[in-house]
Amino acid sequence: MASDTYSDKQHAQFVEQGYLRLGHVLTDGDLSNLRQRIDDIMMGNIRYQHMRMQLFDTETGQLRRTMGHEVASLAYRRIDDLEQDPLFLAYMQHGRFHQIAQRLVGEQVSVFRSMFMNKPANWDQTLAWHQDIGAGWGIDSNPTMTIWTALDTATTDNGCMQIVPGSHRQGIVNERHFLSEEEIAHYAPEHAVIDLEAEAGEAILLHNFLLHRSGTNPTDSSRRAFSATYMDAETRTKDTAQLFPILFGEGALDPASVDGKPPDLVQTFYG
Ligand SMILES: O=C(O)CCC(=O)C(=O)O
Repeated sequence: MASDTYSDKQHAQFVEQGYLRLGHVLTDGDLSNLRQRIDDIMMGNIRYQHMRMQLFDTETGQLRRTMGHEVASLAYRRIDDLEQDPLFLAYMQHGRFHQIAQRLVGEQVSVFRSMFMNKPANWDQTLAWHQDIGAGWGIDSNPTMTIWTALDTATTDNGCMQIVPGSHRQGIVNERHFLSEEEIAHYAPEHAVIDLEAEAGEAILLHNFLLHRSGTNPTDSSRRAFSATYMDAETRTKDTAQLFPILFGEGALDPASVDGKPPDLVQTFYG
């Protein structure tokens, strides 16, 4: 079970290791609702005009981005801008996460990206070693906390995340996001890597500097996850000086009244 508070002991563990298992923050009912919701978004039963989606096109074998829903398929690789969905927003604003964000970020907290990541059945691509930062993100400071949640059980067999515990303490290894072969050999040698298996519904706090990757999914079921990156609400885009949607503090989005996402916030892809 998840504990109700973010204790000093947990904080010390997070500072040391760069990740912290938060347990089952979602109830079984809420997990099932989120899973149903993301399938409804993929199938087009629930639609948002300003939602960036990345589809694996089975005809061309290529990934392609769409703005809003175009094709009914459970093979979407990635869907962003989920804070405009009341169910995902309510989850991101869970009291546990609020408490952690207050400690790690502050009182005014915005969301850099709220992202569904999918490894559809028989997915043969890996996600290379990276940190969740980068010059390519185009924002004026690097976020430090992400909550990653397994929507399906993630195991070694279906491409769970792999991490190098403590690697966040190296600071920014590569401003370009993905690591070079030399950097992988140096910072992520095999003996230092662990598989971050997780049960469906389990949430894990990740430091954005923590090195991570994930493998292929050769199984016949999808391996879905949801991750949200929380940051200081003063963080702006470098090109247009835009702020990001607020999750905690003054002006925070409310699941009862959230109504789409303004088009200017989805024109450029920052994440
Ligand atoms: O779920 C995964 O496989 C990896 C997710 C990831 O790299 C991320 O959330 O930054």
